[in-house]
Amino acid sequence: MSHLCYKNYVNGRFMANTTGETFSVVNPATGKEIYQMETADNTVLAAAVKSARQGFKVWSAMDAVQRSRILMAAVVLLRERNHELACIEVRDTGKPLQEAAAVDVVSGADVIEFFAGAAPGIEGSQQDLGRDFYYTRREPLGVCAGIGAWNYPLQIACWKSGPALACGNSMIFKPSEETPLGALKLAQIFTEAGVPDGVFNVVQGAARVGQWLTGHPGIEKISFTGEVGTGKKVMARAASTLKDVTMELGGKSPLIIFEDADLDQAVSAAMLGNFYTQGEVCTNGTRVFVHEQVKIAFLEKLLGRIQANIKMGDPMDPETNFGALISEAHKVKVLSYIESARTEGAIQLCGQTCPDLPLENQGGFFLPPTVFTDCTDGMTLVKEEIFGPVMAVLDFNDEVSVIQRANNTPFGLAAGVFTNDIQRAHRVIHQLAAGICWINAYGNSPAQMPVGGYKNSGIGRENGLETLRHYTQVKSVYMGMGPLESPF
Ligand code: TXE
Repeated sequence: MSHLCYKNYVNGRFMANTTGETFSVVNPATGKEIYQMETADNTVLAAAVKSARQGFKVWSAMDAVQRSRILMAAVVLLRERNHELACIEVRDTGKPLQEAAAVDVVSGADVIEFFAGAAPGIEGSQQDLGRDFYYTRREPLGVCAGIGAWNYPLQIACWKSGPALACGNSMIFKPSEETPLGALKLAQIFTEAGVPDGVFNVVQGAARVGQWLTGHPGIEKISFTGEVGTGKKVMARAASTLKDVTMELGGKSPLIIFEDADLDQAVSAAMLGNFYTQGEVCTNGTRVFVHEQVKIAFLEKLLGRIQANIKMGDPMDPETNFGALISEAHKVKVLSYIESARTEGAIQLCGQTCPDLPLENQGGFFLPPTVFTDCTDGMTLVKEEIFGPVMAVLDFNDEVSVIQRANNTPFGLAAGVFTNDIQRAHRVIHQLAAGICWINAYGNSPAQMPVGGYKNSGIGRENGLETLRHYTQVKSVYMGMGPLESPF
């Protein structure tokens, strides 16, 4: 039992619960508990909403430039503490330090910076109507709740709080119970930067706490990141108090490699889109459609680079580029997909054995990078999101049919196309039902670019100017400049 125990963060400080209930957090790379976290009880949750409503009054009364300056101060602190925060993410998620230090904190800070810079530019409009006129105001929503997934804990907390706070809202954020610490560090940084008490509160726990937030009448909006099934439950419950929702959900995205593609680049995309963060990335291109003319050459290059360049090991080792899955339960789930692929006739090209690991990592939840080829569209590993390092390679030989097959899924998150035929690239991408598309690239997600899903993969967007619309509401004001005509 770890002696380290963290609390919820409410009204600019840590707040103890009254139940004494805690949950254990495990380092996925060792399988050992690293700390305990207090679960938010009703006392904490009620205080979180009360202080968020009070904080909203103070924060929304400031002008956007004042809010921007404070958020920019938080960005400086995030960047100064990049290494410390990255190590926290590594111990919570099992992902490699070389990833977390380059992406997780940086991409979070970049988004807060982007919205801190954009929010002061939010404007209404005005139109003359002859004698009278009207104007519009873009006003904040009030108290927003953010609910995060466990694969990019701090980044998700930044991607939700950045636009929310920049637009003058306050936020109550619940991180995943698997990875709760990064959001607490963000809350402390916001306070240190000058964000008023209550404007960013962090409440800890699993589904029950999430449900409490989605049903609370004092919360105007829910921004959720997680599985499709959970997203539907969140949205259904949010409907009871008619909350606005942003849904960032799962995917089973196609990566289409044409016969004229640069195969080295295409292999890079396939490996990024299946093995970065051990495959635990929602936008992953896990259905790899390879034109039959280049399939053998593609697979030879792919297997050679997996063998030579993937270094599974202690995530804290800077040489490691492939870490542990989030939990034993998730590892078992991914293994069940591997088993189903075998029984359904896919050909496994690698991943049968796990390389030796350092002693302290032998209790970790590691699974090697795995590739199946000769997959068919009806196979379980082709239809369902695995959220692990399992690549499904499928053949194609015709543009029209590969587009139809790529779209034949309830998901619609991302898509990638590799070809040097520029017209074909855009012709194909324009027909793929996906919200985040890459041509001769994969996975890049700059703060300026809106991201979000079609179909079951989501509602609304994060990042990009588009997202300002999701954290403000439009008020029209009509000004009568003369006597009001009335038949009564
Ligand atoms: O999701 P879960 P996980 C997706 C990814 C995968 C999933 C993995 O594709 O499908 O997230 O994350 C809380 N009411 N994305 O396993 O289980 C729960 O406590 C309210 C997509 O964490 O759905 C946790 O905090 N809340 C994304 C959160 O919901 C509930 C990028 C998510 O849990 C709840 C990253 C309930 N009934 C991952 N039940 C994208 N598209 O950008 C659980 N929770």
